[in-house]
Amino acid sequence: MKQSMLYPRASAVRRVVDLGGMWKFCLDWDGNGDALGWKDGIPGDERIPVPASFNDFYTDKDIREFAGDFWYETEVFVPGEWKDMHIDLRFAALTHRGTVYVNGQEIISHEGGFLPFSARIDEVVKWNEKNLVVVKGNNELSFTSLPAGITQTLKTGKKMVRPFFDFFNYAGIQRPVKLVALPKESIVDFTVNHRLEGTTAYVEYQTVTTGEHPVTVEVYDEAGSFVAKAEGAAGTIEIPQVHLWEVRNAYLYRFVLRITEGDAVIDEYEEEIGIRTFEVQGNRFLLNGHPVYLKGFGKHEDSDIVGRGYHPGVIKRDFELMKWIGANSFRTSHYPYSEEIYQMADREGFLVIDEVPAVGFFESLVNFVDAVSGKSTNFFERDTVPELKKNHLDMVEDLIRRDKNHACVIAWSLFNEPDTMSESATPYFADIFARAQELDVQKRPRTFAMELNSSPEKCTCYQFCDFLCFNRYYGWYLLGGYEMQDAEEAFRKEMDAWLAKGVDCPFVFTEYGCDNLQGEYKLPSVQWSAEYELEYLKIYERVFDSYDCIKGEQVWNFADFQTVEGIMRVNGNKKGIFTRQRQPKAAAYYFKNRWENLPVDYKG
Ligand code: GCB
Repeated sequence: MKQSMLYPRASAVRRVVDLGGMWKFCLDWDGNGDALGWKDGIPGDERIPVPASFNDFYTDKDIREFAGDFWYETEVFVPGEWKDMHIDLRFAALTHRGTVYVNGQEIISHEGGFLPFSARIDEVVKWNEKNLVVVKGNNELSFTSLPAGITQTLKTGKKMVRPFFDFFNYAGIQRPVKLVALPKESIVDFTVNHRLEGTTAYVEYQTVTTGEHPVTVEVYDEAGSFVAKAEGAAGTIEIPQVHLWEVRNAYLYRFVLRITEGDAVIDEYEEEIGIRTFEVQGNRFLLNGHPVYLKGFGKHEDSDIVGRGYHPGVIKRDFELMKWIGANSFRTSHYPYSEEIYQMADREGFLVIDEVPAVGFFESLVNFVDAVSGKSTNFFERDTVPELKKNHLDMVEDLIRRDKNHACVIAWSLFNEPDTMSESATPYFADIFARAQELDVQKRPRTFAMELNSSPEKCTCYQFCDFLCFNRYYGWYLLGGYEMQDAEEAFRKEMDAWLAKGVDCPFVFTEYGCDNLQGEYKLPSVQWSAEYELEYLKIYERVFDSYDCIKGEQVWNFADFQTVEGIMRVNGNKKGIFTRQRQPKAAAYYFKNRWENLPVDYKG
């Protein structure tokens, strides 16, 4: 049976202990931690916080840029009262891969840095005592990792990663680790799908448990009042006079699942769920049958000091800023985010395009430049593709199993800017798209974010999409500076060419934008100034407003973010509408004015 992806929550039966805090830490400079037996205890007494990226704590550049194995250690006390339960160490993420050892025994290895996994430790645990937990992580990039890149060795013997993507390769135990005690017979999976008839909702549900005892599901409203009940591992719950989950006007029911034997509760688990439908119809998005227009951002999990680490304060601030500016959506570019972000999006009524970490599938160290060059890298012809695809399919599966019940998740983005110019991409795409369709009972629309090389003339994969997502930089990476006056015409020409192909689905701009250094003003404008950015945004506004099929605008990026150093980046990517410290730049006021005045059913 597959590992449970349910969020760790305590209940009448389940126990959860957060293991966040200072853990021992060391870098394996020579790659011989295994040989030296570090699984039994790591050397030194260096400590860093968990969860966080390790990269930005230190003043030593070799540490920030470190590529290879890194090790963590802590002690975990496991209460004797839990002897009859299953004990899991649940890692919400370990970037990009790693192995967990408990009391010197290897428990589990996991590939992929943005989705959860659990190490079941019953067999090795010392009850009512401290247990030694050692984690070996690794942050190297390759042609089979998601995200993709390469790892090279410099003449000095030091290793470094060269990402095929434009964000810093932060690593470590970046999300919470929890000690979870579960009953031996437990609920491992729960799935809902919603159907609306008038004012009544029918919630079709399925549960997977590890035993044979009966399952019940109870539903409570936000006031805590009982609404409905169902019995059986699968069934339909009828909710009359349903209070629907709406964009920026959320409503969450509490679903309480129990496995029982007579009056005894064997397992209990609960989830807050918004009831809504979402579909593509022609070139429109329909939420609960009504048209909706997406306004918002491509984002990153990225902040000062903790890097890509889970930071509830930053999450809270980001949602406050998104509400202030009048946004209603975002894409989890370019990887699945922390589970708590989706929980907040559910609560605040944001629409989320949920992305797998399939980024860098275009062999380029300056992908943002090559993305507009017409260059093809025949990425899907390499002999590494079967292993890459296996990892990709695993991550699609884990993503959908983790996020499928979130009302906020309206679509799956299955790649960011892959190389689609060669026919060799199509069988790969066919399998990834088919798998997402098969796994999601809600059949959410599927897409991928296309770079300019994926043009109407050359793209071999757009036909797999239920709606098209464009990352476009007319006026920045091409036709920038004084030439920007030609950008609008080129942009419209491309839109017309897509329509001429007979494509009838919503178009969403999942990226557009230009770098702006905070505080840089210049008349007449120059690239990087606030004035230039405004002229650029006005072009996009005119184009967006004149094509009926364009049903969403998600500017790149919500905030300035860290990238590798280089001559094209000024200590990071500065396309943020907010600074990395989450203060508004000039363009924020432009968006606030536009988005607050666009009706939710714009062009509906
Ligand atoms: C893109 C990428 C994104 C980059 C962005 C840029 O097309 O998808 O990861 O950060 O362009 O700013 O160049």
